[in-house]
Amino acid sequence: MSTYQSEHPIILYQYRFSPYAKRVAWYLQLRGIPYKKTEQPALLPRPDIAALGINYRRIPILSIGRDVYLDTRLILRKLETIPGPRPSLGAPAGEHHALTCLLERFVVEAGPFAWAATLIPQDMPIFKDKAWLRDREDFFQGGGSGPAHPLARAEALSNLREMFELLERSFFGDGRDWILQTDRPSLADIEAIWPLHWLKGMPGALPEDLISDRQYPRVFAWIERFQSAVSAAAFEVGKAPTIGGAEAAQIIVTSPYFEKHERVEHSEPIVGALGLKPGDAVTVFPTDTGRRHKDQGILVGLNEQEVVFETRADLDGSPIIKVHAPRHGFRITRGDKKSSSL
Ligand SMILES: N[C@@H](CCC(=O)N[C@@H](CS)C(=O)NCC(=O)O)C(=O)O
Repeated sequence: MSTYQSEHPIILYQYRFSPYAKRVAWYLQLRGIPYKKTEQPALLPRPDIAALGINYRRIPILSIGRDVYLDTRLILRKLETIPGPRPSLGAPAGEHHALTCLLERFVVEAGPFAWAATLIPQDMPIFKDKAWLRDREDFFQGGGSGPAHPLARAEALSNLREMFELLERSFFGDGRDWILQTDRPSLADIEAIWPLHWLKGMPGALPEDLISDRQYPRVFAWIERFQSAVSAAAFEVGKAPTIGGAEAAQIIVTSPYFEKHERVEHSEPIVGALGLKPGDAVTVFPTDTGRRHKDQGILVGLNEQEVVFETRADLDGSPIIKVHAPRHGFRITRGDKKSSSL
Protein backbone atom coordinates (compact mmCIF):
# COMPACT_ATOMS: atom_id res chain seq x y z
CA MET A 1 0.00 0.00 0.00
CA SER A 2 1.44 3.39 -0.98
CA THR A 3 2.11 5.98 1.71
CA TYR A 4 2.39 8.82 -0.78
CA GLN A 5 0.37 11.86 0.33
CA SER A 6 -0.30 15.20 -1.27
CA GLU A 7 -1.87 18.37 0.08
CA HIS A 8 -3.85 18.45 -3.18
CA PRO A 9 -6.25 15.51 -3.11
CA ILE A 10 -7.16 14.00 -6.47
CA ILE A 11 -10.75 13.05 -7.29
CA LEU A 12 -11.86 11.30 -10.48
CA TYR A 13 -15.48 11.81 -11.56
CA GLN A 14 -16.26 8.74 -13.62
CA TYR A 15 -18.66 5.97 -14.39
CA ARG A 16 -17.52 2.41 -14.36
CA PHE A 17 -17.83 1.57 -18.04
CA SER A 18 -16.38 4.82 -19.41
CA PRO A 19 -13.35 3.95 -21.57
CA TYR A 20 -12.18 7.57 -21.36
CA ALA A 21 -12.23 7.46 -17.56
CA LYS A 22 -10.12 4.28 -17.69
CA ARG A 23 -7.33 6.21 -19.41
CA VAL A 24 -7.01 8.35 -16.30
CA ALA A 25 -7.52 5.58 -13.72
CA TRP A 26 -4.83 3.45 -15.43
CA TYR A 27 -2.45 6.40 -15.45
CA LEU A 28 -2.91 7.06 -11.74
CA GLN A 29 -2.52 3.39 -10.91
CA LEU A 30 0.62 2.96 -13.00
CA ARG A 31 2.21 5.92 -11.23
CA GLY A 32 1.05 4.77 -7.81
CA ILE A 33 -0.77 8.05 -7.21
CA PRO A 34 -3.60 7.66 -4.69
CA TYR A 35 -6.96 9.15 -5.67
CA LYS A 36 -10.59 9.02 -4.73
CA LYS A 37 -13.36 8.43 -7.20
CA THR A 38 -16.95 9.52 -7.32
CA GLU A 39 -19.38 7.54 -9.44
CA GLN A 40 -21.57 9.58 -11.75
CA PRO A 41 -24.76 8.59 -13.56
CA ALA A 42 -24.26 7.57 -17.20
CA LEU A 43 -27.05 9.98 -18.22
CA LEU A 44 -27.65 13.63 -17.35
CA PRO A 45 -28.37 15.26 -14.99
CA ARG A 46 -25.15 15.15 -12.94
CA PRO A 47 -25.90 17.36 -9.95
CA ASP A 48 -22.51 16.59 -8.34
CA ILE A 49 -20.78 18.30 -11.24
CA ALA A 50 -23.35 21.12 -11.49
CA ALA A 51 -22.63 21.84 -7.79
CA LEU A 52 -19.11 22.89 -8.81
CA GLY A 53 -20.61 25.45 -11.19
CA ILE A 54 -19.69 23.26 -14.21
CA ASN A 55 -22.01 22.69 -17.20
CA TYR A 56 -19.58 20.52 -19.19
CA ARG A 57 -21.31 17.20 -19.70
CA ARG A 58 -18.54 14.73 -20.50
CA ILE A 59 -16.94 12.11 -18.29
CA PRO A 60 -14.35 12.02 -16.82
CA ILE A 61 -13.34 15.19 -15.06
CA LEU A 62 -10.54 15.28 -12.49
CA SER A 63 -9.82 17.59 -9.59
CA ILE A 64 -6.38 18.24 -8.12
CA GLY A 65 -6.87 20.35 -5.00
CA ARG A 66 -9.27 23.15 -5.93
CA ASP A 67 -8.44 23.00 -9.67
CA VAL A 68 -10.72 20.95 -11.92
CA TYR A 69 -9.58 19.63 -15.30
CA LEU A 70 -11.77 18.81 -18.30
CA ASP A 71 -10.92 16.31 -21.05
CA THR A 72 -8.56 13.37 -20.66
CA ARG A 73 -6.04 14.92 -23.03
CA LEU A 74 -5.43 17.84 -20.67
CA ILE A 75 -5.85 15.67 -17.57
CA LEU A 76 -3.07 13.31 -18.63
CA ARG A 77 -0.77 16.18 -19.53
CA LYS A 78 -1.29 17.75 -16.11
CA LEU A 79 -0.77 14.48 -14.29
CA GLU A 80 2.54 14.12 -16.10
CA THR A 81 3.73 17.25 -14.28
CA ILE A 82 2.93 16.11 -10.75
CA PRO A 83 5.30 14.20 -8.49
CA GLY A 84 4.30 10.69 -7.51
CA PRO A 85 5.74 7.49 -6.13
CA ARG A 86 6.70 6.40 -9.67
CA PRO A 87 8.11 8.62 -12.43
CA SER A 88 6.01 10.19 -15.19
CA LEU A 89 5.00 7.87 -18.02
CA GLY A 90 5.82 10.04 -21.02
CA ALA A 91 9.00 11.38 -22.58
CA PRO A 92 9.43 15.15 -22.10
CA ALA A 93 10.66 15.75 -25.67
CA GLY A 94 12.08 14.06 -28.74
CA GLU A 95 10.79 11.26 -30.94
CA HIS A 96 9.03 9.37 -28.16
CA HIS A 97 7.17 12.48 -27.11
CA ALA A 98 6.18 13.20 -30.72
CA LEU A 99 4.95 9.65 -31.30
CA THR A 100 2.88 9.74 -28.09
CA CYS A 101 1.22 13.02 -29.17
CA LEU A 102 0.54 11.61 -32.64
CA LEU A 103 -1.00 8.46 -31.16
CA GLU A 104 -3.26 10.57 -28.94
CA ARG A 105 -4.50 12.56 -31.95
CA PHE A 106 -4.78 9.49 -34.18
CA VAL A 107 -6.83 7.41 -31.77
CA VAL A 108 -9.26 10.15 -30.74
CA GLU A 109 -9.59 12.05 -33.99
CA ALA A 110 -8.68 9.88 -36.95
CA GLY A 111 -11.21 7.13 -36.33
CA PRO A 112 -10.13 4.32 -33.95
CA PHE A 113 -12.37 5.40 -31.06
CA ALA A 114 -15.35 6.03 -33.37
CA TRP A 115 -14.84 2.66 -35.11
CA ALA A 116 -14.68 0.93 -31.74
CA ALA A 117 -17.91 2.66 -30.65
CA THR A 118 -19.56 1.47 -33.89
CA LEU A 119 -18.82 -2.12 -32.87
CA ILE A 120 -20.80 -1.97 -29.61
CA PRO A 121 -23.36 -4.76 -30.21
CA GLN A 122 -26.57 -3.02 -31.25
CA ASP A 123 -28.77 -5.60 -29.52
CA MET A 124 -27.66 -4.34 -26.10
CA PRO A 125 -30.79 -3.36 -24.12
CA ILE A 126 -29.48 0.18 -23.64
CA PHE A 127 -30.05 0.93 -27.33
CA LYS A 128 -33.77 0.43 -26.77
CA ASP A 129 -33.88 2.76 -23.80
CA LYS A 130 -35.57 6.01 -24.88
CA ALA A 131 -33.95 8.07 -22.10
CA TRP A 132 -30.50 6.84 -23.19
CA LEU A 133 -31.18 7.62 -26.85
CA ARG A 134 -32.42 11.13 -26.01
CA ASP A 135 -29.39 11.76 -23.80
CA ARG A 136 -26.93 10.61 -26.46
CA GLU A 137 -28.76 12.74 -29.07
CA ASP A 138 -27.91 15.73 -26.88
CA PHE A 139 -24.32 14.51 -26.56
CA PHE A 140 -23.80 14.05 -30.30
CA GLN A 141 -26.11 16.90 -31.34
CA GLY A 142 -27.24 15.01 -34.42
CA GLY A 143 -23.62 14.24 -35.30
CA GLY A 144 -23.44 10.58 -34.37
CA SER A 145 -26.61 9.15 -32.90
CA GLY A 146 -29.61 7.81 -34.77
CA PRO A 147 -29.66 4.62 -36.81
CA ALA A 148 -26.19 3.59 -37.96
CA HIS A 149 -25.50 3.26 -41.67
CA PRO A 150 -26.02 -0.42 -42.67
CA LEU A 151 -22.37 -0.66 -43.73
CA ALA A 152 -20.98 1.07 -40.64
CA ARG A 153 -19.99 -2.16 -38.87
CA ALA A 154 -18.24 -3.61 -41.92
CA GLU A 155 -16.37 -0.37 -42.49
CA ALA A 156 -15.36 -0.07 -38.85
CA LEU A 157 -14.06 -3.65 -38.85
CA SER A 158 -11.88 -3.16 -41.87
CA ASN A 159 -10.49 0.11 -40.53
CA LEU A 160 -9.76 -1.45 -37.16
CA ARG A 161 -8.16 -4.44 -38.81
CA GLU A 162 -5.71 -2.04 -40.42
CA MET A 163 -4.85 -0.68 -36.96
CA PHE A 164 -4.34 -4.16 -35.51
CA GLU A 165 -2.17 -4.97 -38.53
CA LEU A 166 -0.03 -1.86 -37.99
CA LEU A 167 0.50 -2.68 -34.33
CA GLU A 168 1.15 -6.38 -34.95
CA ARG A 169 3.71 -5.93 -37.72
CA SER A 170 5.22 -2.47 -37.26
CA PHE A 171 5.38 -1.99 -33.51
CA PHE A 172 5.32 -5.48 -32.05
CA GLY A 173 6.89 -7.24 -35.04
CA ASP A 174 10.28 -7.16 -33.33
CA GLY A 175 8.97 -8.82 -30.16
CA ARG A 176 9.00 -5.73 -27.93
CA ASP A 177 6.72 -5.63 -24.89
CA TRP A 178 5.70 -1.95 -25.01
CA ILE A 179 5.14 0.50 -27.87
CA LEU A 180 8.29 2.54 -27.20
CA GLN A 181 10.45 -0.42 -26.07
CA THR A 182 10.29 0.84 -22.51
CA ASP A 183 10.59 -1.53 -19.56
CA ARG A 184 7.09 -0.67 -18.31
CA PRO A 185 3.94 0.70 -19.96
CA SER A 186 4.38 4.31 -21.06
CA LEU A 187 1.92 7.03 -21.95
CA ALA A 188 2.21 5.86 -25.58
CA ASP A 189 0.75 2.48 -24.55
CA ILE A 190 -2.19 4.20 -22.84
CA GLU A 191 -2.77 6.41 -25.90
CA ALA A 192 -2.81 3.44 -28.29
CA ILE A 193 -4.48 0.71 -26.27
CA TRP A 194 -7.67 2.07 -24.78
CA PRO A 195 -10.24 1.48 -27.59
CA LEU A 196 -8.74 -1.95 -28.26
CA HIS A 197 -8.77 -2.91 -24.59
CA TRP A 198 -12.40 -1.70 -24.47
CA LEU A 199 -13.39 -3.86 -27.46
CA LYS A 200 -11.55 -6.92 -26.18
CA GLY A 201 -13.62 -6.80 -22.99
CA MET A 202 -16.94 -6.34 -24.83
CA PRO A 203 -18.59 -9.68 -25.71
CA GLY A 204 -19.82 -9.75 -29.31
CA ALA A 205 -17.87 -6.70 -30.48
CA LEU A 206 -14.98 -8.39 -32.32
CA PRO A 207 -15.69 -11.35 -34.66
CA GLU A 208 -13.33 -14.24 -33.80
CA ASP A 209 -12.64 -15.02 -37.45
CA LEU A 210 -11.40 -11.48 -38.21
CA ILE A 211 -9.88 -9.92 -35.11
CA SER A 212 -8.68 -12.24 -32.35
CA ASP A 213 -5.46 -13.59 -30.87
CA ARG A 214 -5.27 -15.99 -33.83
CA GLN A 215 -4.69 -13.21 -36.37
CA TYR A 216 -3.02 -10.72 -34.00
CA PRO A 217 -1.27 -12.71 -31.24
CA ARG A 218 1.18 -9.95 -30.39
CA VAL A 219 -1.45 -7.23 -30.05
CA PHE A 220 -3.67 -9.42 -27.90
CA ALA A 221 -0.67 -10.41 -25.75
CA TRP A 222 0.17 -6.71 -25.35
CA ILE A 223 -3.39 -5.98 -24.13
CA GLU A 224 -3.13 -8.85 -21.61
CA ARG A 225 0.30 -7.66 -20.49
CA PHE A 226 -0.99 -4.13 -20.06
CA GLN A 227 -3.96 -5.35 -17.99
CA SER A 228 -1.60 -7.38 -15.77
CA ALA A 229 0.69 -4.37 -15.27
CA VAL A 230 -2.25 -2.14 -14.35
CA SER A 231 -3.76 -4.75 -12.01
CA ALA A 232 -0.42 -5.24 -10.24
CA ALA A 233 0.05 -1.47 -9.89
CA ALA A 234 -3.54 -1.01 -8.66
CA PHE A 235 -3.03 -3.71 -6.06
CA GLU A 236 0.08 -1.98 -4.81
CA VAL A 237 -1.50 1.48 -4.49
CA GLY A 238 -4.69 0.04 -2.95
CA LYS A 239 -8.28 0.35 -4.09
CA ALA A 240 -9.34 3.94 -4.79
CA PRO A 241 -12.03 4.81 -2.24
CA THR A 242 -15.42 5.81 -3.66
CA ILE A 243 -16.90 8.93 -2.14
CA GLY A 244 -20.23 10.68 -2.68
CA GLY A 245 -20.57 13.84 -4.74
CA ALA A 246 -21.26 16.07 -1.72
CA GLU A 247 -18.09 14.87 0.00
CA ALA A 248 -16.10 15.34 -3.22
CA ALA A 249 -17.33 18.94 -3.60
CA GLN A 250 -16.52 19.66 0.04
CA ILE A 251 -12.96 18.33 -0.37
CA ILE A 252 -12.45 20.36 -3.56
CA VAL A 253 -13.70 23.73 -2.31
CA THR A 254 -11.78 23.46 0.96
CA SER A 255 -8.48 22.41 -0.68
CA PRO A 256 -5.75 24.84 -1.71
CA TYR A 257 -5.41 25.64 -5.40
CA PHE A 258 -3.01 23.26 -7.13
CA GLU A 259 -1.95 25.91 -9.65
CA LYS A 260 -1.29 29.50 -8.73
CA HIS A 261 0.56 31.16 -11.57
CA GLU A 262 -1.81 31.22 -14.52
CA ARG A 263 -1.39 34.09 -16.97
CA VAL A 264 -3.27 35.37 -19.98
CA GLU A 265 -0.65 35.18 -22.76
CA HIS A 266 -0.97 38.23 -24.98
CA SER A 267 0.74 36.49 -27.86
CA GLU A 268 -2.15 34.00 -28.15
CA PRO A 269 -4.13 34.94 -31.29
CA ILE A 270 -7.49 34.41 -29.54
CA VAL A 271 -6.55 36.94 -26.84
CA GLY A 272 -6.05 39.61 -29.49
CA ALA A 273 -9.07 38.51 -31.51
CA LEU A 274 -11.43 38.78 -28.53
CA GLY A 275 -9.57 41.57 -26.71
CA LEU A 276 -9.38 39.40 -23.58
CA LYS A 277 -7.83 40.32 -20.26
CA PRO A 278 -7.81 38.62 -16.85
CA GLY A 279 -11.12 39.10 -15.06
CA ASP A 280 -13.22 39.10 -18.24
CA ALA A 281 -16.26 36.86 -18.41
CA VAL A 282 -15.71 34.02 -20.90
CA THR A 283 -17.73 31.13 -22.26
CA VAL A 284 -15.91 27.85 -22.94
CA PHE A 285 -17.25 24.72 -24.62
CA PRO A 286 -16.11 21.69 -26.63
CA THR A 287 -16.50 21.86 -30.39
CA ASP A 288 -17.12 18.16 -30.97
CA THR A 289 -19.38 16.23 -28.58
CA GLY A 290 -21.43 17.79 -25.79
CA ARG A 291 -21.06 21.24 -27.33
CA ARG A 292 -24.46 22.41 -26.14
CA HIS A 293 -23.10 22.46 -22.58
CA LYS A 294 -21.26 25.75 -22.26
CA ASP A 295 -19.42 27.01 -19.20
CA GLN A 296 -19.25 30.60 -18.12
CA GLY A 297 -16.58 31.92 -15.81
CA ILE A 298 -14.04 34.60 -15.06
CA LEU A 299 -10.87 34.37 -17.12
CA VAL A 300 -7.75 33.61 -15.09
CA GLY A 301 -5.31 32.12 -17.58
CA LEU A 302 -4.94 31.36 -21.25
CA ASN A 303 -2.03 29.88 -23.20
CA GLU A 304 -1.58 27.56 -26.17
CA GLN A 305 -2.43 24.54 -24.04
CA GLU A 306 -5.34 25.58 -21.84
CA VAL A 307 -7.89 28.17 -20.83
CA VAL A 308 -8.51 28.63 -17.10
CA PHE A 309 -11.53 30.27 -15.56
CA GLU A 310 -13.17 30.56 -12.16
CA THR A 311 -16.71 29.42 -11.72
CA ARG A 312 -18.92 31.60 -9.55
CA ALA A 313 -22.23 30.89 -7.87
CA ASP A 314 -23.24 34.09 -9.66
CA LEU A 315 -20.84 36.21 -11.66
CA ASP A 316 -20.50 38.76 -8.82
CA GLY A 317 -19.96 36.14 -6.13
CA SER A 318 -16.72 34.65 -4.81
CA PRO A 319 -14.98 31.88 -6.77
CA ILE A 320 -16.12 28.28 -6.29
CA ILE A 321 -13.26 26.57 -8.10
CA LYS A 322 -10.90 26.98 -11.07
CA VAL A 323 -11.64 25.05 -14.24
CA HIS A 324 -9.00 24.16 -16.83
CA ALA A 325 -10.08 23.23 -20.36
CA PRO A 326 -7.73 22.32 -23.20
CA ARG A 327 -7.49 24.72 -26.15
CA HIS A 328 -7.57 21.88 -28.66
CA GLY A 329 -11.16 20.86 -29.32
CA PHE A 330 -12.62 23.73 -27.26
CA ARG A 331 -13.84 27.20 -28.20
CA ILE A 332 -13.57 30.37 -26.14
CA THR A 333 -15.92 33.30 -26.65
CA ARG A 334 -16.61 36.39 -24.61
CA GLY A 335 -18.93 35.68 -21.75
CA ASP A 336 -21.96 37.65 -22.81
CA LYS A 337 -24.88 35.71 -24.24
CA LYS A 338 -24.59 37.20 -27.75
CA SER A 339 -21.01 36.15 -28.44
CA SER A 340 -21.38 32.74 -26.77
CA SER A 341 -23.76 31.74 -29.57
CA LEU A 342 -20.75 31.72 -31.98
N1 LIG B 1 -12.51 14.34 -25.43
C1 LIG B 1 -13.12 13.89 -24.20
C2 LIG B 1 -14.18 12.83 -24.52
C3 LIG B 1 -14.84 12.24 -23.29
C4 LIG B 1 -16.09 11.44 -23.64
O1 LIG B 1 -16.59 11.46 -24.78
N2 LIG B 1 -16.57 10.69 -22.65
C5 LIG B 1 -17.79 9.94 -22.80
C6 LIG B 1 -17.83 8.82 -21.79
S1 LIG B 1 -16.67 7.54 -22.13
C7 LIG B 1 -18.96 10.83 -22.46
O2 LIG B 1 -18.79 11.84 -21.79
N3 LIG B 1 -20.16 10.47 -22.93
C8 LIG B 1 -21.32 11.26 -22.68
C9 LIG B 1 -21.67 11.35 -21.24
O3 LIG B 1 -21.38 10.42 -20.49
O4 LIG B 1 -22.27 12.35 -20.85
C10 LIG B 1 -12.05 13.38 -23.25
O5 LIG B 1 -10.95 13.03 -23.72
O6 LIG B 1 -12.25 13.40 -22.02
